[in-house]
Amino acid sequence: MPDLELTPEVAWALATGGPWPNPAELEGDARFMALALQEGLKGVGFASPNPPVGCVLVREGRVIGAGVHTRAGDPHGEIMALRDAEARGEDPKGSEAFVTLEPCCHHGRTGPCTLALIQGGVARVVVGVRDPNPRVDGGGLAILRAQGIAVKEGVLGEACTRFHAPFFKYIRTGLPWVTLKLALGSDGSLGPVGQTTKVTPPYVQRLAHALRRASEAVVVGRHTIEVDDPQLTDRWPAPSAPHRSFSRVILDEDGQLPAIARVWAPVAGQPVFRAVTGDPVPQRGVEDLHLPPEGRGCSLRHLLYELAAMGVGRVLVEGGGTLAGSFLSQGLVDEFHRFQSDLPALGPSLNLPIPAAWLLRASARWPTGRWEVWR
Ligand code: AOF
Ligand code: ZN
Repeated sequence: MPDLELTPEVAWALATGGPWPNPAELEGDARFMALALQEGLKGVGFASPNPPVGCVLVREGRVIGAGVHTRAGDPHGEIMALRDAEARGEDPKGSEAFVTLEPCCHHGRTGPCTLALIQGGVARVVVGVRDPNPRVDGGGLAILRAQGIAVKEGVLGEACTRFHAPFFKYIRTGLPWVTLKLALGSDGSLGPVGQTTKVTPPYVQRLAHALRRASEAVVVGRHTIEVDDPQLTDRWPAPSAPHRSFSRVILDEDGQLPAIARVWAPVAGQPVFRAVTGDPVPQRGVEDLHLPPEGRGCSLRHLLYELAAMGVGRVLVEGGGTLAGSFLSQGLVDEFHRFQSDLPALGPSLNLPIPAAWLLRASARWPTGRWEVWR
């Protein structure tokens, strides 16, 4: 990938699994599917544990409606696009629908999208990827075809599969998607032990904040709090929504952190949790997640199941090095964002167990270092 200028859009694309296909560089079905993906991107960080499905309705090469799913229990992307068309005074009859994920055919918290598309008179449905939810899994496509609607699947299939990978993992395993982010020096270290090191230049912090916005929870170990005293809040400048909850989770198994740590300070919509294994003295205003002990800490797998039960579809792990190593060695990481500075951080080198099967998918170079995304 060539050098990228780190605009908010580029940061958001990298944080959501991109770069994504550019509609301006595409034609035909692929162009409209790229537009549907752009709609879907608006739902990341909001729709979990549901997929942020994007949809555009097209008539004679013109977009007449667009929509995205942004909250479990709210209407799906297809319904939002149909409503958008209506609001614009457009009739969906005879139009084409481009959807990043196969339309659902079940009664869940909402009604089936297949029915809405049929009733709206949509003539053709173009789908990025099948929905592996056992209640759908090809059933949506079959129902549409049985109604005489032309169906095409697999358009920008690789991109749509990548985009919905967090949902696919959740539906298959019940676990949230885990993204690890670390900023290292050129020597592969996080800096001297017990000392805070600023290897991340300000413009790369933007990427770190995009990653927080794309997640519903952030997890750090006790040492990170002791050394850096971060707030761990989501401060991404794009507007949020009242229903978004961003949980800050601190692994402080024995309750050793002091009450003055900045992370405990309450922030609206961003609850703090302390993962504990015993029964340490409570921390004011902080809820404890009681987890089974494992090794020298707690069971990270149990933590992930707890977070999934809270509706978290994407978890960001921000360190430190020991926690990152534990997540990696237990095979719990799905995506690794590594910023490697051009300057040494002058600490012990981390030997991270990076799975051999991971391919370098995206990388971007800035004057002071390189951002790499592995999956
Ligand atoms: C779609 N369009 O925008 C989404 C879909 O409980 P419900 O009714 O919200 O259904 C959730 C399931 O629907 C979810 O597990 C997934 O299989 C599918 N998500 N389908 O046609 C959408 N978000
Ligand atoms: Zn649906």
